Amino acid sequence: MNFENILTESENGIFIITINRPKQLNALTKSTIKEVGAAVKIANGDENIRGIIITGSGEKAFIAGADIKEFANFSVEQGKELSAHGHDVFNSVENSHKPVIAAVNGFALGGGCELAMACHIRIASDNAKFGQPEVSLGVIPGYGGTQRMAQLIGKSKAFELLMTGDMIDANEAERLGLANHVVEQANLMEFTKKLLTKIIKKSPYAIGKVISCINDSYSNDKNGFDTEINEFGNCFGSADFKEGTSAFLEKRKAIFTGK
Ligand code: DAK
Repeated sequence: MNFENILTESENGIFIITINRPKQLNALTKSTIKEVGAAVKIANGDENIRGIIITGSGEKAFIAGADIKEFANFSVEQGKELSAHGHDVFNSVENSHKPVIAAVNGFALGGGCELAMACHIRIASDNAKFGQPEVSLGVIPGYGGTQRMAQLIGKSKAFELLMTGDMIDANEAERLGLANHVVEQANLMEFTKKLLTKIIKKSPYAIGKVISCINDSYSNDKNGFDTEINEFGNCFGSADFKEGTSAFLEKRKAIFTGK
C-alpha cells in the first residue's frame, strides 16, 4: 500500500510507522490518521511482525497535534465525525494484540500526545515535550486525551495539564508516569527497538492477553479480573504455553509461534 503521510518499514519482526510531515512538525491530518489506522492493520495482520513502533520524522517533533489549518473551519458535525474516526484508529492502536511503543522524538502535543498515550509504552527523547494545548484553541482533546491522560497520570494532574494547556518536559513526563523512560535523542530508536525486541521474544500469545487484560480494567463494560481468569485459563490451551514450559524443562530457549 502506498502512503503519502507516513513511512513504514519492517526489520527483525518490528514494524516502524513514521509520521512524515516534518515541515508541519508531523501534524495529523484526517488522511494521516487514516494511514496510521491502515498501517496498524497491516502490521497486525502480518504474522512476521511481532511489535510496532510509532515515531515522527525529524528531530523536532513526534507530532505537534492535529493539523490546525485543516480543522480550523470544521462544523459541529464534522468535528464529531472526525473525532469518532480518530477514536476508532487510536483504539485500534491501544487494542492492538501486538505491543505498540511510541518513540517520542520531540513535541507530542494535542493529538500527538493522544496518539502516544494510545500506545502501550512511551519512550521519550530528552528534548521531548508533552502537552494538551487544546483549550488555548477553544477545543478539548478529541482523540481520547481526556480519558487516557487521567488513566495514565491520575485525575488531579490530568485536570491541571488539560486546563492549563501547559507543556511538560520529558523528565516531568517520566516522573508523572506518562513516559516510561527518557533517553538521549541519538539513542531513542536503538533503545526503543531493544526494549521491543525483548518483549517480542516472549510469547506473543501471552503478550496479546496481557494487553487485553490491562485494557479491560479500564473498560466500562468489561471486568479486567474476569478477563484475566478467562485468558489465564486459555493460555493452558496455547502452543506457546506448551513450548514455554517444555523449553524450560528441557533447558533450552523457547521458540514461540504466537499460537
Ligand atoms: N498544525 C498545523 N501546522 C503546524 C502545527 C499544527 N498543530 N504545529 C506546527 N505547525 C507548523 C507551523 O505552522 C509552521 O509552519 P510554517 O509557518 O513554517 O508553514 C511549522 O509547523 C513549524 O512550526 P513553528 O514555526 O511554530 O515552530 P516553533 O519551533 O516556533 O514552535 C510549536 C513549535 C510546537 C511550539 C508550535 O509549532 C506550536 O505551538 N504548534 C501548535 C501546537 C498545537 O496547538 N497543536 C494543536 C493541539 S490541538 C479533532 C480532534 C482532535 C483535535 C482537533 C480536532 N476533531 C475530531 C475535529 C486535536 C487538536 C489538537 O491537537
